[in-house]
Amino acid sequence: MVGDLVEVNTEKKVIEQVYPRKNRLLRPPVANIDQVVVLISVRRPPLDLFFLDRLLVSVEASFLDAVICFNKMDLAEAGDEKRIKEVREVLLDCGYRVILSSAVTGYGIEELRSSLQGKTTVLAGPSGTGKSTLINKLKPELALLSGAVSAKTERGRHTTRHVELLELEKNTFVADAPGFQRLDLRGVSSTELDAFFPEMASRGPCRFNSCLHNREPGCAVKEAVRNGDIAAWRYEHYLAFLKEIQQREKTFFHKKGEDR
Ligand SMILES: Nc1nc2c(ncn2[C@@H]2O[C@H](COP(=O)(O)OP(=O)(O)O)[C@@H](O)[C@H]2O)c(=O)[nH]1
Ligand SMILES: [Mg+2]
Ligand SMILES: [Zn+2]
Repeated sequence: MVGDLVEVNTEKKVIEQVYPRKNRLLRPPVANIDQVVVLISVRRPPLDLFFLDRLLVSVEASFLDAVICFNKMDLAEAGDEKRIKEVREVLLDCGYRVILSSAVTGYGIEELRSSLQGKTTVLAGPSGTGKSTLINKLKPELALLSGAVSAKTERGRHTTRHVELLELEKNTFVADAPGFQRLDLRGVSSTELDAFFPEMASRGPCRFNSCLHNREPGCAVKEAVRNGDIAAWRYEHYLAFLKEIQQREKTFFHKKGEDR
């Protein structure tokens, strides 16, 4: 796999040994990853916090660290900065590192660079948010193909299809990857979803051990939402994912029943 540590016989030009992997992702297929940078644009395409949270759950479910980067800050319009600042506070409280950047002006690039240093990072995020452009900015010699966002879809034109670890400097690798696994949240069950929202995982206990923080009485999470200790938008996204997962679980069990 891309990212494997191997022993190569340079004379015979063969790989003689693959060292044990500390982890691996299937989408993109990369091994030995230290972190995922989740790239979200502020404008073009517009700020999508639902997608951000979906990606964060996927990263948490893969037991990887997430760094969040809000790109295209140069396109911020009136009110955007205040909104981003509020969102940033919430995400910092969740324990995430949050970087604001612009691949056009270079704003935040050095902070991004230092967060990558000495690590292997997968760069994830919707198409058109500036993944390729940021990597180019970090190391222009790489000259990656980046595409203008088409006016119609506001999505990037050049979607990177293959996976490659790019060496930014010694021991610093980044994979510019179009997809990220389990965005359909398959593999996440309704009872474990809260574990992937750090601010919920650290809450509790609720009256019921099996509390899904939905309609149950005596719920510590709902109380924290009422008090403003948990952001309403994060909780709303939690409920939306919960519903989606429960729907899937219901269909699954229903099908199993029919088989019998
Ligand atoms: N204004 C602005 N445009 C950007 C920025 N970063 C990338 N873009 C543009 O957004 C489009 C998509 O970028 P690209 O790197 O291909 O996105 P990717 O699909 O995530 O790799 C290109 O037209 C870039 O020039 C930024 O920080 N500010
Ligand atoms: Mg790209
Ligand atoms: Zn609860």
